[in-house]
Amino acid sequence: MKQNSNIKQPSCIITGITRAKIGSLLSKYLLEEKNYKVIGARRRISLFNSGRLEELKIFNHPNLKLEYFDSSDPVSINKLINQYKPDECYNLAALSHVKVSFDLPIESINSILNGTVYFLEAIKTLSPKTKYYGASSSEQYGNVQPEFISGFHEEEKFNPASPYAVAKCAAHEMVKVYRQSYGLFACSGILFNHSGSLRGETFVCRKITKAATRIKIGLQNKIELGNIKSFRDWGSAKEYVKYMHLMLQQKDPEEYIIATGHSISVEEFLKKSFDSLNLDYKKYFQYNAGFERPNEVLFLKGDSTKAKNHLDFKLETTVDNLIEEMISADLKKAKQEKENLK
Ligand code: G4F
Repeated sequence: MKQNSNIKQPSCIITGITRAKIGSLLSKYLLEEKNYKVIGARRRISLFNSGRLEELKIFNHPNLKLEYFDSSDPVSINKLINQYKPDECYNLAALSHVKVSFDLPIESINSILNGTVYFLEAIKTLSPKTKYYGASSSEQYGNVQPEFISGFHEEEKFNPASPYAVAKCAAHEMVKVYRQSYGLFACSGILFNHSGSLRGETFVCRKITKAATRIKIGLQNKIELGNIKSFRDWGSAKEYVKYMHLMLQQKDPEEYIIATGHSISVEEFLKKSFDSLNLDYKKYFQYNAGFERPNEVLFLKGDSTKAKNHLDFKLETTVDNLIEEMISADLKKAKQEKENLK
């Protein structure tokens, strides 16, 4: 996009830029379509973890600057906010795996709730004009009998069923408290499951598309899963980032649900993925109780009416398109993997 020299280039901090797929996709969108200067905040680990940024061809983008930080380290957060005083801050870094949160409840609180407070405090004291986006989750709604659900909306009561969801609910409320108490432009997007070819391999949808394609070309002979009877509302992460940005361009900060409004079971996702490769999933699926959670959320479906009314929210990608995209990308990777074995 061409830059007009009279207009100040907008800037943002995005945390979780390397580990959260949505962070890398949001960066690409803001860099390439909105001409932002993006400060990508990432946690220091001993392995190279810039794969997603490289796959999206933004790793060397001149307007992308990578910095280290840690959600549990307020000094690193104060430093970032003070140094850049960005127009916007998208705080996406967190322990994001629901099952793992049962094993690491304190890490869940540290990365999700404490990280939120550290950012809000830093913004309040050092850069009060910075607009803050909090990453809320459909997991916050927890368990309600499916027959009662026409789709969760923004005012629905939260009923968290995991340490992850408890921390997300607390962070969600904290964002509201800072908005109401200090007048910050702070709000949260309540995103339902969002996926695509960059999805982490330990989440069920990617685990399925990866296994199906590897089975197809003889690199794997079964897929082990836990509960396949739960339902999720799966949308395309690539499409959702546009609405995360739009939430911060509204006159007033408010919460919005971003979801497709359609929900299918894990089993249906499995069947559709295997069907697309002419495979019968029943021949390859094996139940493994080790992948069950101590407490399961059985049914999630979102109602995005508010986003449709305020953000002109429209989606093009159906779950079938999403599966097609993921299968096609994983098939390419599986073929390459086989080639490398020769
Ligand atoms: O893919 P999942 O691990 O995603 P989950 O728990 O819905 O959470 C994801 O979406 C949330 C948005 O609503 C985010 F907030 C969160 O950070 C994360 O991105 O599991 C989906 C379903 C569950 O019911 C799970 O029990 O799949 C079931 N499942 C069955 N077998 C499995 C497996 N999940 C995983 N990860 N691995 C399995 O082998």
